[in-house]
Formats: sequence, C-alpha cells, structure tokens
Amino acid sequence: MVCSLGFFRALAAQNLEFERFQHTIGVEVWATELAKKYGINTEKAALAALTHDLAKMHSQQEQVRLAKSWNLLTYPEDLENPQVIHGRIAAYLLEQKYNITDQDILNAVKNHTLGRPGMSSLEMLIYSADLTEPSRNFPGVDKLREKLYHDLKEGTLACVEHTIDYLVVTNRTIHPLTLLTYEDLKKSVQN
Ligand code: DGI
Ligand code: FE
Ligand code: FE
Repeated sequence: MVCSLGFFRALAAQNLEFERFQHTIGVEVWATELAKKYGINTEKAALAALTHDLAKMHSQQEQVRLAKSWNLLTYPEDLENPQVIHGRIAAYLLEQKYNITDQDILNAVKNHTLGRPGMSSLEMLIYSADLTEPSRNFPGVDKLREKLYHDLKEGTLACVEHTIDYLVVTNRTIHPLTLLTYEDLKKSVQN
C-alpha cells in the first residue's frame, strides 16, 4: 500500500492539469488528517483522495463515451449533468486497470461527487474533504471545516447542504442521489 501511494501520486501528477493536481494533494493532506482524528485507515484515505478525480485526465466528451461503454450511467440526470460521472469512471479504472479490490476505497471514489444513502466513514471523509480541502476558499468553508473536525457525519451533512444551496443559487438540477444522500444523513444525525 505504501508503494502504491507513491504510484498514484505520480499518476495524478502526470495526468492531471496542475490545478487539479494541487487540489488532489489538498484532498490527500486534509483527508489524512481527518482520518487520523476519526480512526479511519489513513492509507485507504490517501489512496482514495489521490485517485478520486483521476478520470479528469479525460475530456468530458470522452468521459461520457467511457461511461456509456462501461455501463456506468444509472440516472437520466447523469447525462444532463455529465460532470457528476467522473467518480464512477475513476472507480472503474481503479478496479479494472489498477487492481484495487478494496470495496470501501472504490465506493469512496465512486460516490465522492453525489454521495449515496448509507455512506461509510471513508466515503463521508472523501466526499467532505473534497469540498473543504485547503485550496477551497468559498465563503463558509472554514465553518464547514470546523464542523467536520468536530463530527464527521454532521460535517458531511453540512457539506451536502452547502452543495444543495449552491446548486439552487446557480439554478442547476439537483441530482436525485444528492437528495437521497441529504435525506439519509439528516435522518441518521437526528437518531
Ligand atoms: O471534481 P471536483 O470539482 O473536485 O468536485 P466534485 O466531484 O464534488 O463536483 C464536480 C461537479 O459536480 C461540481 O461542479 C458540482 C457538481 N455537482 C455535485 N452535485 C451535483 C452537481 N451538479 C448537479 N447538477 N447536481 C448535483 O446534485
Ligand atoms: Fe470530483
Ligand atoms: Fe475533487
């Protein structure tokens, strides 16, 4: 595993645009810190972080072509907003091309954009570290970081709420999985 972290860091460096690579390293650093705090396997967190946006090495058009040929499209909304499918493509590549078999890592990569009901700690960690890594600087990001550091599930819920608010303000369709994720976390936090 230690070896493969170096491999996937180099793969990201070689295949992603510089800003996307910097974001990827930001997610790695922040996800590793949160993983330590919450007793989550830090190598799994780092591996998922380093690979979560790997599919962005391909153009949007190519991502759609790959998702169709690999049967990765599940909702009509996937094609209305094709920027939401890159996690599934990355997870598919990790499993088929890079022989990653750990289902929790694959799920964390797959679901990092939309979440899903019943997310594991690692999935919540990658979803929320992606939104709040050190180079993100939108208003309110510090509050989200504090919440995440205080409670992983409540922090993740706050991240989903922020994403929904942002989509509403920018007049975009909320993907059904985003709504299911929100409802599931809300219920789970209340119990
Ligand atoms: O890949 P990143 O830019 O690091 O971040 P991401 O994977 O969380 O999000 C990719 C894009 O997906 C971002 O522009 C926001 C968008 N997105 C996330 N959830 C939804 C969404 N877009 C729509 N239309 N609906 C969603 O529910
Ligand atoms: Fe992403
Ligand atoms: Fe990302």
